[in-house]
Amino acid sequence: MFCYQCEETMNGTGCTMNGMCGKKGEVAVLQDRLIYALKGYAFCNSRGRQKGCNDSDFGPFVMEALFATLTNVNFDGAYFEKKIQETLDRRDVVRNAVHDGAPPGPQAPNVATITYDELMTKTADEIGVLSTADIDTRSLRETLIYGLKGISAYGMHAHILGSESEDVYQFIEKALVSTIDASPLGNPDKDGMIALLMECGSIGVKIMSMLDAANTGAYGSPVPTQVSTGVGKNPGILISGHDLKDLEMLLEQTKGSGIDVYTHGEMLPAHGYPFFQKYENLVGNYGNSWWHQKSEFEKFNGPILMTTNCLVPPKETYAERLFTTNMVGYADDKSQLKHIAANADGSKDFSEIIELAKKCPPPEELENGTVMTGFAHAAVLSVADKVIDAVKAGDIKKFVVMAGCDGRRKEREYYTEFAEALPHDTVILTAGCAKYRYNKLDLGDIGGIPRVLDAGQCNDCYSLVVIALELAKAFGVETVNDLPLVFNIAWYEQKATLVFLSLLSLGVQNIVIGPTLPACISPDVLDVLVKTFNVSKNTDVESDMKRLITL
Ligand code: FS2
Ligand code: SF4
Repeated sequence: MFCYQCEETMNGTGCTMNGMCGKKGEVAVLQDRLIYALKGYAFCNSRGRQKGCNDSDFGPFVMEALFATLTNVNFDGAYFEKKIQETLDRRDVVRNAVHDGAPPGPQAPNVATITYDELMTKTADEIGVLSTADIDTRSLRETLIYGLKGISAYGMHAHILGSESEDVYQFIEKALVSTIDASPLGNPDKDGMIALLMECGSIGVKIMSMLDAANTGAYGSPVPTQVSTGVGKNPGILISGHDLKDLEMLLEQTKGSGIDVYTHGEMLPAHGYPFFQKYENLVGNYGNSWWHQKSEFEKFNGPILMTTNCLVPPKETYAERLFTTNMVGYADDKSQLKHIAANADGSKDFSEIIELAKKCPPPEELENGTVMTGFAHAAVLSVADKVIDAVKAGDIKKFVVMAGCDGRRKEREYYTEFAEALPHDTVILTAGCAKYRYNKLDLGDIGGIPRVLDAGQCNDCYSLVVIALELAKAFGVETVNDLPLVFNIAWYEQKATLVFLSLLSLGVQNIVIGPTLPACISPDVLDVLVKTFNVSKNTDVESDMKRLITL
């Protein structure tokens, strides 16, 4: 295997035996084969589009498959074997329609003709990341694929809420085709690939805005909300990941059952939505970001539902209580997590989880306080006058975007220390699970404006963009680069790659990224990012405080 898609990659260069995330080598190779198959499906579908016989379900199918390959989503080899077969079957239907049933010509690329049995013999070296020999082409191609994984994750959430975009699906198709080796349709040169990365970022802004509209359309605009971090006396169900539709169904089905529902990790911002506030059975947020789950899930005592990433290979002590849904999955020699599949109409039956909860003791208390969320764009912009006055009066000197992901490496203590060291006239704008590094610190407020404004999940970085663009208008400056606003973002997985590309596509300069640079960025590609956007890596708190805040 070879995988270098996330921040945790081995030695900062690539996982080669098994993943640091717990992904087995054989599952990594299956993921490579699936991506290879998806490229062939995209190739045939693009041909089909020209002839009017493309697969109308291409977008949602590919998004689900790509989402499953994102870090910490699916560790189940059987899932990928099935998806590979389904992808090739779909590809063949479109290919046959393109050729009116005749076999493809000799010019057809291997991705368009390879059979399941042939593909299952291919090694990572033959079809995976390292099969692209040129280091810069590999870097640009893989960054694009990771951007597509981010688009797919957000696109799936939007799709589940009934929001679709043919532009997004066509971009996914075009981008996958661009990565096919020696494509008969031609391959973009390096400038063309950089242009595709920028387009990927623009599509990222679009999909995040669609998801924002879908979420707020279904559940209302988040309002600032204090969320309990303590526990009650009832048995509980813990729901983690990002899928709000699953939360809605779970709350409906547990209403009046005597079971309390708690959020974990990236589900915390759900408490800010007016729709969810009407449920008395939604009682609080339990624990912290994803990587604490091994200890926190054990202490929760009741069932846990993982709606998306980040899943950590479970301990046997709670594997029996851990359920997956959507494209999340886990199987190893010792355990196969139970999976709740959707019915044809999208509904889900959580009764097995609810019955189990009734037999479980209540959660063990981890802490007993509150945490704030709900500062998405509508809430922040509703007090824009107050914010602008505070800036004009010099009470707020800088906004610091500290969005992104959390991770288990010690270097990430930097983010807590950086937040603590920030001067009192700065406000942190955050989204994503990075916030758990500082959202429980008592950083106070500036004239009633809290110093940590949590816009929501990682996709709600869109809210931060909206806020920044509106502030730029209010201050009469041309771009967000002219605002008293700096970016010190933390990344971990491929949604963060997409958010990063989205910021670049909006022309945001001087982004500081950490705790390491992505391994997939080659020195020459980094050089382009530095020269065009002045991107840099974080260093130590003192130096970064000087260059970002006090100078
Ligand atoms: Fe956190 Fe993990 Fe949100 Fe990422 S829960 S790092 O995949 O998606 O942000
Ligand atoms: Fe390694 Fe990250 Fe890939 Fe897992 S997702 S195999 S940790 S690079």
